[in-house]
Amino acid sequence: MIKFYILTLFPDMIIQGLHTSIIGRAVERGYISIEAIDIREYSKDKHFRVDDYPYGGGAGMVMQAAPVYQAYRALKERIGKKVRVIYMTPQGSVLSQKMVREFSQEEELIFLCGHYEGIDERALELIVTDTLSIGDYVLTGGELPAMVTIDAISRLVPGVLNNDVSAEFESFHDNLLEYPQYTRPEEYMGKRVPEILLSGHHANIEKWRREQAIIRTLERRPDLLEQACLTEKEQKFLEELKIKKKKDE
Ligand code: 9D3
Repeated sequence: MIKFYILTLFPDMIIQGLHTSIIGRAVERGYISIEAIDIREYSKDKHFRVDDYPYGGGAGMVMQAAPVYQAYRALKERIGKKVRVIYMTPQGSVLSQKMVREFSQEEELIFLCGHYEGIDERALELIVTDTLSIGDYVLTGGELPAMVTIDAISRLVPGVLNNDVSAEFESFHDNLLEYPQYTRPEEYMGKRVPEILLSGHHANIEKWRREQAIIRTLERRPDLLEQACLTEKEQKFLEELKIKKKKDE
């Protein structure tokens, strides 16, 4: 059981996005819990304002420190122990599967989502333990990045995926992309399923799949191959692929 808390100005967005499909079922079954906390409820302003103009000038608005800090304090009081506070920001470390595995070991996690031009630095200094980005492209806020991160963590929680093979046994574990998949019919639009998959010869199928994974990774994500776990034979197979590739150029 891991508990996710999200401090946000758009709690509906989080609830809508994470209460469907596999993650929604995981919540219903009690493997995880997700609680979105509306920062606006902690505004002391009579119009519930939570943002203001930036000191020093510049475009846009900045989220004020007090509502963010008060929302955090109230939550911290309720949880009653030390919890990591992950601030979603384009300036954070870029999320990786390694970080996902590390976060999945926690019992609670608080995500802080910014909007507008960001949050008053003083609130961040007071509460944030980790800063996290999901990649180098510009979004409108931290909500989708928090949802992405929660999705990635949740699927590592035992019971969330109903297949018996552990989630970590698949792609990224050995730094290879996955092999191509086929299901019925045997022929579609004149394209046949590779004969080897119909052979019933499990050892050959396994070898073919590994080779396909290597071919695919070399074509699409050669950067991954530097860290890939390959047997000596597979290493040779890869070297021959590279030689063939050079000849084709
Ligand atoms: C327009 C404001 N930008 C100034 C040059 C900075 C900026 C602040 C806030 C740009 C985008 C955002 C909103 N994005 C996030 O809060 C965010 C994010 C992202 O945009 N990309 C990848 N990961 C993340 S995590 C949070």
